[in-house]
Amino acid sequence: MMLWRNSFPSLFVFIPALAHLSSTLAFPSYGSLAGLSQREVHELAASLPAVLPPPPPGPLTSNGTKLVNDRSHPWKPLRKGDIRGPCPGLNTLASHGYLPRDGVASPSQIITAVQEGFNMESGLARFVTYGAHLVDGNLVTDLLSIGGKTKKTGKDAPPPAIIGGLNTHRVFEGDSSMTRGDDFFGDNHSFNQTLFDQFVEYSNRFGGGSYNITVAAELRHRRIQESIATNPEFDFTSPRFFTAFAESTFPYAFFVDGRISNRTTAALDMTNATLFFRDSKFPRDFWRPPAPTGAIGIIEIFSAYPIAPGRNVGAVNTYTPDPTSADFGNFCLLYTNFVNNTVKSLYPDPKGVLRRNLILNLRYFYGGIAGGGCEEIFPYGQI
Ligand code: HEM
Ligand SMILES: *[C@@H]1O[C@H](CO)[C@@H](O)[C@H](O)[C@H]1NC(C)=O
Ligand SMILES: *[C@@H]1O[C@H](CO)[C@@H](O)[C@H](O)[C@H]1NC(C)=O
Ligand SMILES: *[C@@H]1O[C@H](CO)[C@@H](O)[C@H](O)[C@H]1NC(C)=O
Ligand SMILES: *[C@@H]1O[C@H](CO)[C@@H](O)[C@H](O)[C@H]1NC(C)=O
Ligand SMILES: *[C@@H]1O[C@H](CO)[C@@H](O)[C@H](O)[C@H]1NC(C)=O
Ligand SMILES: *[C@@H]1O[C@H](CO)[C@@H](O)[C@H](O)[C@H]1NC(C)=O
Ligand SMILES: CC(=O)N[C@H]1CO[C@H](CO)[C@@H](O)[C@@H]1O
Repeated sequence: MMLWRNSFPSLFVFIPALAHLSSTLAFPSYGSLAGLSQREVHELAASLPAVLPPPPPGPLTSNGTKLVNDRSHPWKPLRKGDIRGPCPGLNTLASHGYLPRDGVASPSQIITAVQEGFNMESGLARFVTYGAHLVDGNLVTDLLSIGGKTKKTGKDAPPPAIIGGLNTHRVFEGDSSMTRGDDFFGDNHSFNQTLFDQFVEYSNRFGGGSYNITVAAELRHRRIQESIATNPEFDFTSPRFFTAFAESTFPYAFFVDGRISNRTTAALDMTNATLFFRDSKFPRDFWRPPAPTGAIGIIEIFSAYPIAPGRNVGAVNTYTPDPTSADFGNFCLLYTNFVNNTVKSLYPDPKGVLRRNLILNLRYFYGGIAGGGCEEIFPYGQI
């Protein structure tokens, strides 16, 4: 049993707001500071408990399959205030106590949980977690919410413009999800039964009743075509370009029992799929994958229906490739654009603890792909 489960601070740790922001505004300790004015960032950062982000946990020492739906990790229903979001993997880990059940966690807790519960490969776990934390988490308190309310961002939005955690649109959460609608249509990080019915229909049609690589390729194509045809703001540039294909692999890579050793031909049946996607629940007697696992089959899925990264430009059916976006032929550009453009535009001129923690989190983020031949960049200098 992990210590943090007992020592984790209680549900909503609200920090009293500063008078001139708004007398009624309560800013949660996991709220992202991105997009706030420099003065607001400065004052909120000063009022939040500053945490020195620890280095990420390393790979599992014992990395084989094992029972993970065990007696010390029972599924429990949501309590009032518990947060869940767009990721069925993290939702499930929270509902079984591998993550704090309230849905607020540090990057280290998330990396530990995805490795322990799903045997996610260590580099991928780091890259995805710090990527999400950099854009959606609170870099002063070192906390990230796995969901949370989406607030429209923009110049006119009242502060805090973004407190969304992983639900925040465009930076990490994105369009054309398998079981969630596009942000353009409203709340759309929640499980959508109509979309899940399509997931089932495709699994029946292309996978003999189960979700495998063949189904993944067909459904990914279908969801992209649906977004092109219905969402005038559809955006399929990096990083969403990568996360969409990666997430299409996760159901057969991670949600299939670990006693099935060939993950290339693994297939997720619809009873178990429903448990993960809808109920945030491990099946009875669920064992994690047999070895540290990443986005197995991602290139097969992409290659079945190749598409360039791009977006609709203000109307449906106007999909226009964006040659400045990273794609599978230029992976390092994913890293470089994310750091130099996405993160930098969210935090143009950070000071003090915020700057220090940006530098540390960027270092941990790069650590996920160190050895991949990409050059590390330091938009905020080094410490
Ligand atoms: C390592 C930390 C992780 C983070 C930060 C993360 C975050 C996210 C986010 C933000 C989304 C929503 C993207 C979107 O559809 O707009 C997502 C989707 C998804 N995640 Fe995760 N995730 C993580 C690990 C995992 C793991 C370990 C699994 C599987 C065990 C998983 C399974 C999925 C699946 C299947 C989807 C797609 C849902 C759909 O398209 O309907 N994730 N994740
Ligand atoms: C899994 O653990 C074994 C034994 O310690 C080790 O040899 C192997 O490299 C590990 N696999 C990964 C992908 O880390
Ligand atoms: C679910 O998705 C479908 C198809 O995109 C959409 O028509 C419907 O409004 C969504 N339902 C809910 C409850 O969000
Ligand atoms: C997926 O399942 C279908 C139906 O059983 C099968 O024809 C196809 O080869 C499977 N795909 C993979 C990659 O195993
Ligand atoms: C898994 O199955 C695929 C397709 O049948 C096969 O090509 C591959 O060699 C198998 N992998 C292992 C490790 O058995
Ligand atoms: C569902 O998951 C359990 C646990 O991993 C597994 O034993 C079972 O074979 C899976 N499929 C079905 C149809 O129950
Ligand atoms: C990152 O941005 C800086 C400043 O805009 C620029 O000088 C640098 O060349 C960029 N780095 C990369 C690798 O694109
Ligand atoms: C496509 C989709 O899922 N649309 C839904 C998004 O969320 C709003 C609010 O819950 C719904 O009204 C839409 O139908």
